[in-house]
Parts: sequence; structure tokens; C-alpha cells
Amino acid sequence: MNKEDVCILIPTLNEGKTIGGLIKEFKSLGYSNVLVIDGHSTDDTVKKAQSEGAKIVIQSGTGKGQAVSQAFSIINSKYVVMLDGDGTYLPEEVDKILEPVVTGIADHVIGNRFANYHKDAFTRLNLFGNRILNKIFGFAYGVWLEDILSGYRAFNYHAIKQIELNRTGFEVETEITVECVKKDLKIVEVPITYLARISGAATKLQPIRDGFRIASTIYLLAKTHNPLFYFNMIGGIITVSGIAIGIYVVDEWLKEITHIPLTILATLLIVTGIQMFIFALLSDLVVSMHRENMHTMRKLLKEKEKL
Ligand SMILES: Nc1nc2c(ncn2[C@@H]2O[C@H](COP(=O)(O)OP(=O)(O)O)[C@@H](O)[C@H]2O)c(=O)[nH]1
Ligand SMILES: [Mg+2]
Repeated sequence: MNKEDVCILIPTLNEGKTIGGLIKEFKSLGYSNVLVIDGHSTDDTVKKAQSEGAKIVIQSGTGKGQAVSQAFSIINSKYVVMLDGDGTYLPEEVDKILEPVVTGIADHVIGNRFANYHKDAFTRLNLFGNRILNKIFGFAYGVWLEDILSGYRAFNYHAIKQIELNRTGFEVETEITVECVKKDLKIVEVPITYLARISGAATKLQPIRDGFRIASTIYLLAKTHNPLFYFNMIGGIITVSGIAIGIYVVDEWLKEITHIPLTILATLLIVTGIQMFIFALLSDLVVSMHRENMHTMRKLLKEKEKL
């Protein structure tokens, strides 16, 4: 592999304390093509990155997601490595991250932070949230990964051009992973080290708000991949509430109290819930057929590329 073929992509927002050292380390490892996509930092991030010789692009919108999406559209390198500018990931592990894409066994590599993390790298809430979100992801997409929210990732050119990103904020890692699953891109996870942020440099992630956004992204994006999961969740909630009201109505009726409006409500909820289950089955049929078509189309495209 030629190190010139690798673009090191660093999205930054006020990472002046760490960005300079990070770029310097990549350069000393022989990776000279460093792209910093900055989210209008108000500190000296841009100046530091410039003086270390990185290419700087100021993102046109806001949020990490928009930054990554913009970066993907302008990068033309054979391989891309993305990581935070906060010094929590080790540049010397870049070869480990790159290996599966370079050897061709993966289109996308995720660095698994849970393999080796500093004791202050995650708060207890972070650890718990990550575990839950990885599980929800597994249920929704049928792909069980250890660390879908990792910031240290590698891609081949094919992957960055296939992945379409629409979310603007911290849902970007989720969306990248979902897109890979949807587009049949091969994902491999490799163990990496995750350090704590240096003191005085705070994370931009708000655990509760962003956690909910990530969970709802996992759920909403599942509609066109796993409609059984998506619609059965809705159907389940509606049916269970109908049954609960129904139990109450029957119990009261046995005590010779009749609730007519509640009886109607319970019936409506149960019927609607069951319709959702049927709808889930129909959508699943549509999605499976679509997937088969897309699969064939991708195979044909690949063969055409080979010709
Ligand atoms: N360009 C850009 N980068 C951002 C934005 N928000 C966060 N980042 C960068 O994205 C990376 C990940 O954010 P971070 O706060 O470390 O999130 P955490 O690793 O989940 O705690 C860091 O390098 C941030 O500086 C943004 O709005 N625009
Ligand atoms: Mg970070």
C-alpha cells in the first residue's frame, strides 16, 4: 500500500489543544495527506492544523454529520481513515485500522474501543448507553457489532461514494454503519485503544439528548431494511395497550360496571395493532424483493467494472 493513497480525515470543532500534535504524528508515520474539516472553530484549531501542513476545509453547514458528508463528497483517495481530533485515538494504530480495507476483506473498518479503553474514557452513562445502542442496532439490522459509535474508522473509495448521509449531528456513525449494512458493504471490527480526553477539552456530545437521537435514528432507518422490526414495534405497543385497557374493562364488567367508550377504544387498539402486524409482513415482502433486485444490480455493476 502507498501511504499517499490514504486520506486521514479529521472533523474538528474547537480541538486546538490536540489537533497540532495529532497531525504531526500522522506526518511522522508517513501519512502526509491529512484533511481537517472544521466546524467553524472559535479557538486556534485552524491555525494549528494549517501550520502542521494539513489541508483545511471549513464545513458549509453545522454538525459532525454534515462535515463528514461534505468531506466524503470531495475526497478522491483510494482509502480514507476518519478519527476525532481530540487525541482519544492513537495514530500509531492506523495500520491496524487500514489492514482489512487494504487487503480487500472489508469495505469499512470500525475500531472497537471496548477492546482496550482508559478507565476515564467512558462515563458509566456512556458505557451503558453504548451497550444498549449496540444491542438495539443488532436487533434492528441483524448485524451484531461491538462498537457502532466508534469515531476511528477506515473506508475504501467504493464505500465513501456509496454511503449517503442525511443526518447532520452525532448520528453520523450510526448512519454510516446502517448504510454499509443496507448497501452490502463488508464491515470488519478491529480492537483499538481509546484514551480519555485531556482535561479542559470537553466533548461536544450530550449523552442524553444525543443518545435518544441515535436510538431514534437506528429505529427510523430500519423502516426500509427491517420493516418487521419497525412496524411490529408500533403494532406491539398499540396491541399491548389495547389488551391492558381490555383487561380493565372486563374486570370492571365482572363487578357489574360497564365502560362503553373504553370498550370501543380497547377493540380499536387491538384491531389496529393486528393490522400493523399484517402491514409488517407485507412491507417485509416488498423490501425482500427490492433487496434481491438491488443485489442483482450490484453484482451486474461489479461485473461491468471488471470488464
Ligand atoms: N466539523 C465538525 N466537527 C465536529 C462537530 N462536532 C464535533 N466535531 C468533532 O467530531 C469529533 C467527535 O466529537 P467528540 O466531541 O469528540 O465526540 P465524542 O468522541 O463522542 O465525545 C471531534 O474531533 C470533534 O471536534 C461539528 O459540528 N463539526
Ligand atoms: Mg471524541
